[in-house]
Amino acid sequence: MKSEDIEKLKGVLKIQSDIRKTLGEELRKKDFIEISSVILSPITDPLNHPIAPTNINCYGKKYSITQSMIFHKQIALRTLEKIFAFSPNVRLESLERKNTGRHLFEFTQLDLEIKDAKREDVMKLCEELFISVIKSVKKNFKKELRILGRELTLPKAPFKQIKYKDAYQKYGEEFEQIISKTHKEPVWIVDFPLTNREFYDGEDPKRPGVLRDMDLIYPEGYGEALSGGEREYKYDRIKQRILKKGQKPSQFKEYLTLAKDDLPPSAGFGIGIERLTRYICGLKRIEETTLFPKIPGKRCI
Ligand code: ASN
Repeated sequence: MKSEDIEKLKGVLKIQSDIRKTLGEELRKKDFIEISSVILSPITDPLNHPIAPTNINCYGKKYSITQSMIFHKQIALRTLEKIFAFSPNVRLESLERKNTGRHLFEFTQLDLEIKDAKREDVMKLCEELFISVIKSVKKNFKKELRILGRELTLPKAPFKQIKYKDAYQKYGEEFEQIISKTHKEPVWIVDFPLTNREFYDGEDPKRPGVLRDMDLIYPEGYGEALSGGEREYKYDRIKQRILKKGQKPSQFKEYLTLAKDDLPPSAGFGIGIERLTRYICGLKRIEETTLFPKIPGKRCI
């Protein structure tokens, strides 16, 4: 490796470490409790796009490697009010995604959830976190940002919001990339249609078929930053939504049992740390954000 490249990577890794530090500190200041990540479980996020399963046999029982901690976050709120985890996720994305510069098959997301919260609460929290992270990096890593050639601007909250319906009408299917490329500050997409998302995203009781969810889109062409929203939490509704998706309730047996007992209403989101690092450092490819990138289809250590 050229010394110049080592210097750059070192800067990126120092910035990533600072991003994690700021996120953790800010959340603790707001009374969040950090919980341990779950790596293996019989239940995991089914996701809304085709993905190869990551099943492993544990003592004759089928476990999956975590694709997201969504269900564990909801379950954790039976005990705690505000939680977060730096959660490693494994998603065996399709081979076509190996060159997007945005996909790793192992990555970390800061996953958080708040009991009794609304979508607006977690959007505001996200904006505050985002601004704190950028302020800290701009203050403490001037030299590293210069070496990376990155001019980072501090966005103003609240970020712009566009409804899914309007985004789709105006920009068509590629709305995410177009919005990302044509904006200089992050943009929220809200109100996705029920059919476009996972069964756990909460449906708006006043607008059937519309979800109380959101995505954050990075500016400058960096694409999607996070997904989140309010959740379905009532047993009957969760079961209905699983069936509507054509999935099997038996696959989520343990989750449904707990939902029947008690799952609190909540809202939350998960933000990919590598994608956040890529945006902050202005990097071309996500592989440049980590020492051990997992690129779909490649044998990676
Ligand atoms: N972590 C996300 C959420 O909280 C879900 C995901 O990663 N698919 O909604």
